[in-house]
Amino acid sequence: MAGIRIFSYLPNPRIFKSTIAARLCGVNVELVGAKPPELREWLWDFAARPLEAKDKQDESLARKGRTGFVGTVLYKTDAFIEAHPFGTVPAAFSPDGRVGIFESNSIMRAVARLGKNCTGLYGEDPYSTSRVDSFLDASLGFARDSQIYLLALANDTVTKEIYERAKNALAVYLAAVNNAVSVDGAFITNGRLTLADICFCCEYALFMRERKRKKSLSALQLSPIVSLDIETEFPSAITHFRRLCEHEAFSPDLGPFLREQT
Ligand SMILES: N[C@@H](CCC(=O)N[C@@H](CS)C(=O)NCC(=O)O)C(=O)O
Repeated sequence: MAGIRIFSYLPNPRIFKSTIAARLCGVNVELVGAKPPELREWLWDFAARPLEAKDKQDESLARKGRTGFVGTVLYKTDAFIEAHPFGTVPAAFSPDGRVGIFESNSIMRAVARLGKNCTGLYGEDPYSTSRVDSFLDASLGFARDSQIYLLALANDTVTKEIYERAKNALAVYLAAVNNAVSVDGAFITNGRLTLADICFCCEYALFMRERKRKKSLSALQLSPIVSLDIETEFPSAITHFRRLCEHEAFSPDLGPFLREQT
């Protein structure tokens, strides 16, 4: 295997960041994983695979699940924890399994660095590359509140406070993207498609998972945050999102995913 291996729950818009970058750069990304609840029955390792009976008897593998897996036991090898000290997925590996790369933005950066024919996707000099990094780092604030909101919706534990935090985080992120796209013209930065655009498109698409949880929201007299109001408030950002979704490197992932959210 050349390129990178990623173990994760699938489909995962945060993984799309890497598969989109890989299409643009000609990098081989090998995806291993299963639907989110099924990962409880997987061995978390470079050679990740469904659990065998003997794995459940091996106490050294059993670890307390945290984010997204509270109250469950997950089976992770020592080698997995060595490569991934936070013990989370998506978990990427170098082809020999020795180097663990975590955080979806960092995995996407690794793909762009591996690409031979993707000049400019991750900037062209220390300044333009760092500007792309600025957008990726700033996205983490939104990504964290979005994760808390989506997990709470999935577990039926969402509160008005969680909802308001997510709403505010989305508005802050979209306002910045809206400003950036309005100034740059067609993209977020550097006058061309970069990792900043990929990250934005995938994080916003992931947020749309809220639409599948309308019942939990209506029980609290709340409605999905992504609404006509949001779209009217941030027109350049939303138009940019829609345009990106149609791009040939984005549509193979985002097309099926977005169809599933409606
Ligand atoms: N910010 C990380 C999120 C990683 C994360 O929180 N993953 C959760 C699943 S949503 C996990 O692996 N939890 C396993 C555990 O807590 O043991 C990213 O974008 O890659």
